[in-house]
Amino acid sequence: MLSKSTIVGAVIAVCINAALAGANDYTFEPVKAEFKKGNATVAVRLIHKPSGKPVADAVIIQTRIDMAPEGMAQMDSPLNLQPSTDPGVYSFKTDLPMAGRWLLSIAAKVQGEPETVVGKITYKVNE
Ligand SMILES: [Cu+2]
Repeated sequence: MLSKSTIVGAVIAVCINAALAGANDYTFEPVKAEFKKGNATVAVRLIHKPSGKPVADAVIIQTRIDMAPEGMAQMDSPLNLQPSTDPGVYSFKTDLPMAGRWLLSIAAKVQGEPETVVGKITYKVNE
């Protein structure tokens, strides 16, 4: 039979695991990873990996999209967050004026997760 202290110990272990899981439990995935150059709406889905569920109501605190470094000194575009139509999907209007690889960097706060969740997604932009 399990003693009371064994059960308490098990409960504490579960809580510590939950606390350690942190920001790595979340991932940003592109809804679509390829665009034609010009105006684009880039959308990302935020997923809670252990459950596989999309995470709605995250607060996007930082975004940046720029051309992947090779050869490009500084080429970035503003991103404008759009109202959400699909829970867990975060969409941004932007302009990708040049063919090549563009890198989206994104940071978000998720309810109940003290760490900031960050992601990097590469997009292929075609002529
Ligand atoms: Cu460029």
